[in-house]
This record gives sequence, C-alpha cells and structure tokens, in this order.
Amino acid sequence: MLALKIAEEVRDALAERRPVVALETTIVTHGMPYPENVATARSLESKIRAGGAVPATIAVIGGAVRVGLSHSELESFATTRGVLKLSRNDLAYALATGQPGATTVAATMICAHLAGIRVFATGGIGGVHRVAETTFDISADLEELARTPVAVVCAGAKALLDLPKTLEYLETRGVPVVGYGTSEFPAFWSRRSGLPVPLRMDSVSQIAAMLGVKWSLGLAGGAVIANPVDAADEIPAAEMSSYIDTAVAEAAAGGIAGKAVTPFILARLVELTGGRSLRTNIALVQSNARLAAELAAATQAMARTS
Ligand code: PSU
Ligand code: MN
Repeated sequence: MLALKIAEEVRDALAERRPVVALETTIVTHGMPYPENVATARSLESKIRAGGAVPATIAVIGGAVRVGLSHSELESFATTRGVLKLSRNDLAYALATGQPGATTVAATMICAHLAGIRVFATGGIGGVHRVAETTFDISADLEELARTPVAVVCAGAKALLDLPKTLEYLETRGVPVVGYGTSEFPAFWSRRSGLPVPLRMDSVSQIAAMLGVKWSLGLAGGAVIANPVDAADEIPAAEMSSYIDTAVAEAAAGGIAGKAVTPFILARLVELTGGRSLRTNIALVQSNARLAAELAAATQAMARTS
C-alpha cells in the first residue's frame, strides 16, 4: 500500500547505479509564476541530462508519490489550481485524500530517500525566519536535513530569512554546510552574505567522499551543498536588502503566516525587482542542477569503487 511510483527511466538508472538527481515541485507551483515555472523545471531536467544524470522530479499526484514526471504531467501539474505545498507534516494527508501536492525541500528529501536517491537540486532551503523568537517560524527543511540522508545542492538560503540563526540551527542539528568554491555562505540571489560558511570544499569528488564517509559511519541526515549564483546573474546583497525589507514588512502587515510566508515574499520580490529576482532565481537553480549532476556522478563512482 506504499504509494510510491517511480518512473521507469529513474528505476532503471537506480538499479544500474547510474546517477540520478531529485528535483522539487514547490518551486514550480509556489515559487515562480507560470509559464517561467514550467520552462525552468524543464530546463533543469535538460541540464541534469547534459551532466550525464537522470532527473527525477517529485510530486504527489492521485494519491501517490511520483518520482519522475513526463513533460505533459509536469505541464498539467504546474497549471492545476489549489496544489498543496507539502512538507513532512502533511505529506500523508495529501496521499490519503488524493489531493495534488508539490513537495518542498523537506518532502522532496523524504520521497527521494524512499526512492533511493541521494542527491537533490533546488534553489534555496527554508530556514529560521526573522523574528522567529516571536513567531516560532522555522522551516521543517532544517529538521529534515538533520534526519534524512540526502545532499541538497542549493544557493544557500534566502536573505529574507535570519541567516545567522539558520546556520546556528544547522550546526546544532549536526548538518554539514559546505560552501562549494566559496568561504562565505551564499544568500540565494547574492553571492555573499558576510557570514563564513562552516566548511569550504572546492572539489566535487571530495564532497562525494565526505558524504560517503558520513553515511558509512551511520551519521543520520543530509548535507547542504551551497553553490553561489554566478557573478553575472547575481543581485548584490546591498541592492537586494531594501526590497527584502519591504516584502518582509508587507507580509507581516498583511498577516501572512505559516506556509504562505515564503511564496508571498518570493512573488512580491519578483514585482519589486521588476522581474530581476526571477531571472536570478532561474539562473541559480540551473547552476545547482549542473552541480548536482556532477555530484550524483561522483557519488555513484565512489559507491562503485568502495
Ligand atoms: N527555494 C526557491 N523557491 C521556493 C522554495 C525554495 O527558490 O519556492 C520553497 C522550497 O520548497 C522550500 C520552501 O522547501 O520554499 C520553504 O518553505 P517554508 O519556509 O514554508 O518551510
Ligand atoms: Mn514556515
């Protein structure tokens, strides 16, 4: 009665120990407007293929966890209204009630792990929100990173969050946070946050080795592989910060709470920046897909030789 449906291409790749990269769908339904969302989702799949790996886009459809969607399924999913934004707490609810659901970082990690996928590419992880001391708003992504063995390739966390508290939380929960080719934790649209990254690694095979050692020791949980957006695509932090302050203040004033916060702020930022934040978001997630394909290949190569 386990409702897990893995696309044939993904199943074959996993059985033959070829590299597979998981992709989330909240970025499609709640993170970007149509039609850029579908175009981006497709471009991520092509980048992963170009990197020699098989893409596995994850969603809940018709009471099943789907791992690997066809182009037409992705298109119709992206244009369906009222798709739920699923995390650990409501994944089973969507499955049992048959409602369509997009998977966040947390839910995608759970489903990727069920399918046997170790590497996942996204834009940015959720984190500790500003004024979390009064709202208690801390993304379930962080707890998932502490318990589920999937490496999440991202551009750090969005600067709309409290980044120092997010890093502290990850440290407390034992999650390795790696800066790929950077000594600073990247802030999603911006390459720099002013915060030192806990671990710097410049080689993909070394990252694969670290993951292999971590998991062979039985250390639970995943890892954050933070890949700064290319300089040509970034919006420097100084420019981004006033837009972020405006969007965060509007969310608070409008009483936006819970899982609606991140989608609201992302959509407002696209408006406030005249579409520039969306272009940066697309570029960074594409760059993460490329790196994730490389990492998945290195991880499989390591597993074959050990
Ligand atoms: N990164 C993006 N766009 C997004 C998200 C992340 O570039 O839409 C989504 C991810 O699915 C992430 C979620 O898991 O936002 C975090 O939501 P919350 O803060 O409610 O946990
Ligand atoms: Mn939240």
